[in-house]
Amino acid sequence: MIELNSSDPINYDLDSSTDAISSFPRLTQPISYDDFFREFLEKNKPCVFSSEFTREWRARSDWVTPIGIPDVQYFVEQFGDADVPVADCDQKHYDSQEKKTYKLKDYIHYWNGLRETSCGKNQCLYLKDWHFVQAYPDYGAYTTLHYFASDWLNEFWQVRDDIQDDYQFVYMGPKGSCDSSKYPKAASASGRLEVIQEQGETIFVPSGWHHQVWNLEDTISINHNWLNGTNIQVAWHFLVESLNQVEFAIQDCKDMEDWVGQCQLLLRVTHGMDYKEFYTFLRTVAQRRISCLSENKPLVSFDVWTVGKNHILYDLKKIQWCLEQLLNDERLDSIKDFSDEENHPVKLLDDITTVLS
Ligand SMILES: O=C(O)CCC(=O)C(=O)O
Repeated sequence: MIELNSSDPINYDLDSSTDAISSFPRLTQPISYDDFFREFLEKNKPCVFSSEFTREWRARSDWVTPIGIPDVQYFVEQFGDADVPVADCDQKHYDSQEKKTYKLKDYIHYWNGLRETSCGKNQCLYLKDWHFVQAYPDYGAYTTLHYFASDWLNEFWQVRDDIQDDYQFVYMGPKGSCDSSKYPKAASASGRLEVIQEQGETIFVPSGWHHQVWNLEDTISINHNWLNGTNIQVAWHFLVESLNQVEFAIQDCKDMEDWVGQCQLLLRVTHGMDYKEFYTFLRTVAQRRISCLSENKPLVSFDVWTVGKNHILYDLKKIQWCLEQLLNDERLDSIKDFSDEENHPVKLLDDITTVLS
């Protein structure tokens, strides 16, 4: 069960959350969910969980050899024919790295070859963003720590039936692999924090923090991207700012037919979500909570963690806030997608307000 002592959000200025943080606190003892939520998630503060928290994971035993290095042979035997996305660490593709599809066994063949030849600078290939859970839903490589079980983003993708996707990834990379093309000047940036993540440890990267990973040893990692009530305001501000940028970029075309629709289209391409999708996301998350409360049935996250009542109310309060922001955006009325009265944010806001009153 994940539960909060109170359903009231505490709102911090997340822009100043980087102030006065000079290291990553290391959590070695269990901490209550409520304490973690209030101290780290809501305050958007980083931390590292010790390897004790993942001790029982299947991935910790089956993916590692007795001497503690990635058991690549196991991967060849179990998943060798899987198609996996592989990036060239030195290539930049927009704000990421260009990826090609490999058979896992071919990628591991490349990786084994690197271990055998250590001369000169080799091309560095990094297996990134492999949707492992989606590809092998019954394998049970790990259980998401309950501290991260409030995750609206993965919840949304899990219940969607139009597109199959998620934000749960496995990465694999040889010693020296890095997503460095993302921030090429990171090494010389002032005010940066460095942390070494040891085997089995879990790192919480706060919302909105630019980050870069450099694998000091051959590495397999499990990564989740997430959104929940503690950072939804960051996502909302980012969406608004992205739309402002799109509008600015094509302001000289303002006279064209359906300029507003074109801006939404560009927003979706550049940001991954437009206003309609953001609203659909909020509506899906809210309606699941409303129906759990009204039908007195459990809300379960990652198929394991039950979400407590205070938590559900907390989530609804955050969505209420977000809907108010959306409705205050004067551009909303001119977006055609919002013309359906039955599905309008006003209606959802009313439903939430009724539940909360
Ligand atoms: O492990 C990596 O190389 C990067 C992972 C990452 O940056 C992320 O999941 O946000």
